Amino acid sequence: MVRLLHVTDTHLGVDRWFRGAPRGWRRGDDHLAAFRAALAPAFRGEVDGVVHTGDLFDRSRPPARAVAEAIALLAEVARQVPVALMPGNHDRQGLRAHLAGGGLPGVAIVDRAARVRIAGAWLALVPYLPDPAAWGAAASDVCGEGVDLLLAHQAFDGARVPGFAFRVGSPADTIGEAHLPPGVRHILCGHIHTRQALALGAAVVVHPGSTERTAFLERAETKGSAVWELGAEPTWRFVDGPARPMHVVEHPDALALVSAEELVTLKGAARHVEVEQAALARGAWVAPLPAPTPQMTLFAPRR
Ligand SMILES: [Mn+2]
Repeated sequence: MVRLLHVTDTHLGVDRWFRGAPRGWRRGDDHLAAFRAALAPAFRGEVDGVVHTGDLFDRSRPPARAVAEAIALLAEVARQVPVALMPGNHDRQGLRAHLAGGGLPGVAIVDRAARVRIAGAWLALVPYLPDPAAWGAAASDVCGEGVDLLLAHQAFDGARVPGFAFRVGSPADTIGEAHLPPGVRHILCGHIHTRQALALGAAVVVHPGSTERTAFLERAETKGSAVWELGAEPTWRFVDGPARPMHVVEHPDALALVSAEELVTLKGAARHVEVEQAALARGAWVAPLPAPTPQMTLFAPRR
């Protein structure tokens, strides 16, 4: 029985710094650590292959350091098991341009819809496309007899993130049941950072979600990956991974919940230099306040 590890939306190369964090630290270091942690089942020999369904990098032109780190980690895992990769909407220039320069043995990098066989399974990989009809056509080209799983980087009808549900037409790139090629039953999907599985006609769309929190909106979410077992009927389970705690602080009292090396953003009345100082005193790492507006200056202490 083939076992596949599904990771997605690793968003490597986030260049963001937080006040109080060590010099030279970047939020991208957490994303790299979360990606490595998500690959643990592959390093332990518990799966036969690894698939990544897009947004490998946070930006279409990732920093050189992030590219070098990604290549090193992918090469390390590909020495254990084969890997298949495809771009997401953040990887607008595709992935081959960044990764394939040196050649990556054991890593299939697919920038356009393609069928890939890894570890004995036939996968249909369909990278992100903004037009649902074009996505449907690309998926039709590569799905069909003998394909075990469809890999995508899209929002499907019914997907949810905090405060929002995706519907066909809203936003315009949402895929509906009508866009699915006939016979598709299992979709391993990126793009949606909130872990979930949703039914779409006879198909199930499984989102492990991003490997780390990419925004404070994701602060309550469990992050990680998914492991698939391709028996007579494919099954999956979610695997939890580490993620740095995040806090939205709207009142100074909420700082009581914050520990050292956790990420904090200050909102509303708490958006104040004194609250920032109190957060830093707890060892928290604080999203930099914007340059003071005249209104904020009114409440700032005199110097
Ligand atoms: Mn993403």
